[in-house]
Amino acid sequence: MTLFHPVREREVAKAIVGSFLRQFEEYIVSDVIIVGGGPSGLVAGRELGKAGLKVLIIERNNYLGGGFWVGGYFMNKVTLRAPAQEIFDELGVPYSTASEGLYVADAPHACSRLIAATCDAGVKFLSLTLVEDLVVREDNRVAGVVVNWSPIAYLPNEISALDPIPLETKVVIDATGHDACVARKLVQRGALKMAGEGALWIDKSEDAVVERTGEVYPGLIATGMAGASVFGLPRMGPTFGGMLLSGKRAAEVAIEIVQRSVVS
Ligand code: 48H
Repeated sequence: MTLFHPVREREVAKAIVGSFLRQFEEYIVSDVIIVGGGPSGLVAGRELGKAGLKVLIIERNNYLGGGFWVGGYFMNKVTLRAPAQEIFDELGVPYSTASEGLYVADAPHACSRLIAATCDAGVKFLSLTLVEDLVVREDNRVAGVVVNWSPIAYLPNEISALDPIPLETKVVIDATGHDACVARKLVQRGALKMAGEGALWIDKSEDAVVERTGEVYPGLIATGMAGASVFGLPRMGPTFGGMLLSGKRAAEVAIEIVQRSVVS
């Protein structure tokens, strides 16, 4: 008599492979693809999932959370300015008041609650997957992303001749942080201009990033630090309210685009 139910190794392998392949095939076409599983991408995903959309978050790392996982410096703390603590209240993240309108929380606690809430909203994830290009149609509209397995990017050319595959969607959200990797693809082709993020100025930065979150090219929304990089907005250092509220705004814009695409 053993504690655990007996299982053959092949059953474990089949459970993982079968489940992955069924989901992967289902998400070859989705409503919204979010590139980057940091704070802005996760919040956008959660909002879109709650609205009933089919959402895939693609993350090149083998963990989610981006800069939200560790927070400022190496200290595992994140700060937020009012009114963004409302999102912590919604997620049930414990936090304390550092000074009037400024709140501090444990980064792993905040991040894991956000990840769990995003999963609860029905969002699916592709980890260790690098978005390396976009699908753009003749009407100059972003219609998908091109992905490859992340480790391929780190292999020498002579053994990495592995073609990527395309995934189709109605809207792509660039939530790739400072590098704005997705928008940069359009910049490289001369289809978009990118100003590059500005110097640190907390008071100016967070309002600006939320305000400017939107469609930067037909079918492509930039959120979080990716938005700051596209528009040349000041950075805000280790304070994350702007990222969370920018993610919310990105979801609102994505819903408008999806609804427009249904009508047309
Ligand atoms: C798949 C990719 C790709 C790719 C990148 O950096 P993030 O945390 O991004 P945001 O914008 O949600 O949050 C920014 C915040 O963490 C931060 O850095 C702040 C507030 N800085 C202010 C300052 O002054 O410094 O997450 C981006 C995610 C990461 O997990 C990347 O691994 C992922 O995107 N990613 N995933 N394909 N091509 N590029």
